Amino acid sequence: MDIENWRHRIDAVDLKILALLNERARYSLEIGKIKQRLGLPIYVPEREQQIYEQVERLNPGPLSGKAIRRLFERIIDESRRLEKEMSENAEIK
Ligand code: PRE
Repeated sequence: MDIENWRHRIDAVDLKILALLNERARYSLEIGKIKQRLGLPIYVPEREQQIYEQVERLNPGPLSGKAIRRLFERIIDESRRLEKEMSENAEIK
């Protein structure tokens, strides 16, 4: 296959990643709503640790465990940011 073919494949994968990232974010928002109702903190380090351990353990490569962890740290960082934004907006209303 030439570069263009591989790029088409990457584009297709990017669309799937995009959908999955937003699906994950929606679930995180649902958790955020429940936490808000119950007065629970947004940041739960033990849960995040559990996620990092699981994705590193199940990672088939070629990305290294450290690379996977960095990616998930970014994803979860944005997830927390979203939950925080939602709770701040809800406070105004
Ligand atoms: C999530 C986000 C923030 C928490 O620190 C832990 C995990 C995540 O994105 O996975 C979701 C969430 O709010 C939660 O599981 O409590």
